[in-house]
Amino acid sequence: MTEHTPTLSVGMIGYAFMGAVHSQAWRTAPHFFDLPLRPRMTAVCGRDARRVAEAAATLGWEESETDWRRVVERDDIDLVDICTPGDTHAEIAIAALAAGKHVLCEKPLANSVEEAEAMAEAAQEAAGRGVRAMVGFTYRRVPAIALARRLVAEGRLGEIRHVRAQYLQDWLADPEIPLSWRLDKAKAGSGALGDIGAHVVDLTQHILGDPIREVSGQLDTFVKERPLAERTRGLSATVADTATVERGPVTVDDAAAFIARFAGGALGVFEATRFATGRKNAIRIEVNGSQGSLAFDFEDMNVLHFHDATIDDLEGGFRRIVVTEPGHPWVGAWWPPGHGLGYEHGFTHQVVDLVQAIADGVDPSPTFADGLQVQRVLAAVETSSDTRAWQAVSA
Ligand code: 4PW
Repeated sequence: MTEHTPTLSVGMIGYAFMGAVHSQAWRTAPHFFDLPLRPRMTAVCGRDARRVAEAAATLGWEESETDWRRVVERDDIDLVDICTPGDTHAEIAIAALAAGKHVLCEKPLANSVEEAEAMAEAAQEAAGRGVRAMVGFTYRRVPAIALARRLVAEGRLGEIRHVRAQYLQDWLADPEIPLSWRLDKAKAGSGALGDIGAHVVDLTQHILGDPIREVSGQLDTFVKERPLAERTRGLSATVADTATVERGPVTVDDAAAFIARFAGGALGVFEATRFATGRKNAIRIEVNGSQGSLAFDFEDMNVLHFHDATIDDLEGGFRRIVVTEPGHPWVGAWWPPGHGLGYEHGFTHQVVDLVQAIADGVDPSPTFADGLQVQRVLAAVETSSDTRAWQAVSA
């Protein structure tokens, strides 16, 4: 970047956990990557004037706003970054695209297939006007995941037969953890399925380059009632006084398990839960092909395990590839080999690729159409759980 690099002015809606990590990405990206546009953190938006002003100061935004419509209308904003719960994604994204703003929208894309369809349609129409839209499946931009996709694309695994994918957290295992918006169907759309299962659906389809066509699944809610939250913090929430506090119903799934058939024939086994005690953010993916296998766990995110089945059995077995070489995707911009990246780097890479796509005039990936496809898989799992039958993923 030089002093002549044009600006990309950003307005972000929402400033909690995802807002904080997106802010980090907008702040950091131009310091480590040579971007074609210089992000400017113009305004952050939230409903509470005092809290959003504090957030602006803490997270590095120039101004704060209390109405998202104002952000969408402002002539000095080029891109709207949506970090709110799912029930507001469709309305904000569609209005922003109509107003000619590029959009980055947190996952899952929406709370229903209908909303996601409307968003994908709006994005397609906007693309004709040079306006871009991306959904934030950020783990695609973990270097080890990008390497996994590359190995599959190069045919190093041969014909893909098995996919095993889990997203395991444990922050709800304690029944006294309060009700936050993530446990409210009206706000979140679904529970573990959409919040974290959506990631492994997206990641496995991305790594294989192959969509899921059919599923058979079950959802479960282990803890039916929880204390009402006083204030949300990070993933969880706090209550004023646990002994006297009122309780409310959990209206989403605590866990989801399903099997899946990919279009290319691979058989998938999926699990998403917030009750896997001891597992904090374990995204585990294993792929087995006719010529090799790969395995990844986000809790050891700088490593990809790769087994080449074409070499002599006596020297075979999984090899631990440390994905910190400058030649690995995005890594060259950071630290020397072996120094490793963390959770936040995926978000920074997401911003880098989005800014590049906007400058190049191409659609960034994942598109809203990709987000819609994931939404259709999630909906099929819910239907299958209700009907106790296999469910085709709608096209
Ligand atoms: O990636 C994860 C999310 O999709 C996050 O780390 C936390 O769990 C926040 O939301 C979900």
